[in-house]
Amino acid sequence: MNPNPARSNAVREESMVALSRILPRVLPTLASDADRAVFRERVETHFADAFEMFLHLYGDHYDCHYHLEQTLLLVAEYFATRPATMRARDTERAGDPLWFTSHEMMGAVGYVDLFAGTLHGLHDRLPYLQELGITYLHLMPLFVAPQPHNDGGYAVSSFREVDPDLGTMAEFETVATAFRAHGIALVLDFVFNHTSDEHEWARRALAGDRHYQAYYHMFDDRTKPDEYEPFLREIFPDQAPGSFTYRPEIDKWIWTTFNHFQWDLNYANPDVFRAMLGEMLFLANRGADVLRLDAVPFVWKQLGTPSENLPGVHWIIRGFNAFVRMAAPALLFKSEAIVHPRDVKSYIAPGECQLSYNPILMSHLWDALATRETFLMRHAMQQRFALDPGTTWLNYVRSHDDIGWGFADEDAAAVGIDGGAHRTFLNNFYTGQFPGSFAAGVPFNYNPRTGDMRVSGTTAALAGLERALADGDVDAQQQAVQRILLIYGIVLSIGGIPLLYLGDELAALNAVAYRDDPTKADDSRWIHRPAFPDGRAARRHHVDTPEGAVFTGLQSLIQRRKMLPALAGNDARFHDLQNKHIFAFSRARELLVLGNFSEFRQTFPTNTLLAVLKADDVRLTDQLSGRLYAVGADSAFTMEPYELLWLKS
Ligand code: OTU
Repeated sequence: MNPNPARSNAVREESMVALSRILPRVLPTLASDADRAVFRERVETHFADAFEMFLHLYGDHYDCHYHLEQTLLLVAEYFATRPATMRARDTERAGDPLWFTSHEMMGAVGYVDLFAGTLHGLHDRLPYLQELGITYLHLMPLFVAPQPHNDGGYAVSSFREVDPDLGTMAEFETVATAFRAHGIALVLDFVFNHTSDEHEWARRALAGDRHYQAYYHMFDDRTKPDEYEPFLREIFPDQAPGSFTYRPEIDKWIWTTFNHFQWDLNYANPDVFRAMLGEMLFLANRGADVLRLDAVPFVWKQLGTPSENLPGVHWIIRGFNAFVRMAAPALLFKSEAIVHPRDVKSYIAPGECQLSYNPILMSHLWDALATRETFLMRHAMQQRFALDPGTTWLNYVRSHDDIGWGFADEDAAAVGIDGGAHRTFLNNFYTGQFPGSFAAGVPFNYNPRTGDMRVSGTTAALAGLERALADGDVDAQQQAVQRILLIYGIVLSIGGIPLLYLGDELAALNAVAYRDDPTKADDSRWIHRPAFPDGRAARRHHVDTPEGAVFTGLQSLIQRRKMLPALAGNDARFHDLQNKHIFAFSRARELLVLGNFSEFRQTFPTNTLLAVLKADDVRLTDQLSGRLYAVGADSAFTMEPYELLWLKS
């Protein structure tokens, strides 16, 4: 249930009346005629969207119009103080609004401390990122956070201050400017569902300030929490069971979806919407090109529902968008919704999140590696890959989080697979318990009540390298490398921005030492958050080492991608070539991507290929190896184990 894009005339007229009342109060706060003209034009374009959202969420509020005016005044302030460099960015992006769909885009994501120590160190790693061809860099939360427990930075104590161990906001700006000059867009997390319990708002709330208590969901006793709780999903049942936390200082229960120190913000309060819009615009003005909207599905609550993916969430993001366009139009949103595929897609729209993680593809890639079969992935992609123009996917194989098997049960059922049983198989497989498994992952948050579980582990460990190295099995090591390059090869060609989880390019192994750190031991996600592996990095050009093979393999995939305009956008078509081990799709009718997900040589009838290409016979060149294929009718096409082909006719 998305907000209805077809706005009623009544709302439109009402918004114009409201605007004619508010604008004369807002425009005089701007210093120059030029600024007033630009701002007026942007407000006139986006005000109806903003107004409609306000009406929907805060229309019953006795001073809805006051809040609307205050919000617009705030937006004008950030418009006026937006630095010249970022205004230049706005102009540049306006001239190339689909910049993020280019085939030259290549993303990477990492922690500042683990990847480079500090922001200063990050600056020094620019040549390394350039060696990989990175054009989009997502820095994991780098803000002040409680110590030692802060959920890997996802409990933010100030959205305006960088963790002093990493550097300062001024240093972030320096890095952002330098990276921008080298064609790298900067992405920051916007952890907007909650603040840490050490955020100033939380501190004031704890001191008894009712204004700030209303920033959160607080309850005097268990009555309401007990009404809500039966409908809610436990996100971290191991280390943070339940969704409410009691604080004796104020004798209240507080909504905490995640850990007890992460307090959910109350977006039903227009003060919260405005305050968080301010934090958002602050970061946009400091140099962020994209904000990753963390934990999107949870920001709107309603009794008697799971309080995930409610229509209110869409209104909030649409509202943020409308106001952001007025002050910092270059800023884009990236959705982090790791939920049912239908809900994942519900956030992706030009006026909502222009970018989104693609957890659907991610889980299917691992599924295909485990089963060696690709028909479930193909079916799911046929149903779910296409997006509206003006939006795109962030395709990835690993992130800092656990892997949940987020495929749709109905997709599995359509190809004869029982979703629940299949998840159990995948959990067993990737934690190495299934006979013959190559994977060395570990469980994350096993919930004995629901049987639910997720998986942690680095890409290399899940793809078989960890075990193969321990066994000294050279063939198995080579297969692991091939698996890594195969799934990254799909991610690099399927459509959208490929996202490299830093460390993967060096085939980083599981960081088991987290178990000895009492502040991390209860969260297995730390196993796949290794520090930059200096030794492996030194060997990155030694192709006879697994790390060298992965690094150079990825490097050449990235270089090839950037030479193929057919890989821009995200218009893939998926094909059945009558071999269940081979995943096949074409891009822009020009490029045919084939991946063999089995460790055995595979063949399929050339006639199916010719039918896809609508040709009687054809000569194809593999863009990766340069090899030439003459494909005639009535014969067989052969693919080597784990082979990836990017074929162009
Ligand atoms: C996100 O993940 C972050 O990526 C995590 O690192 C944080 O711990 C968390 O939010 C809290 O800030 O449940 O297991 O549908 O799946 O928001 C990870 C979205 C998570 C959730 C996602 C969350």
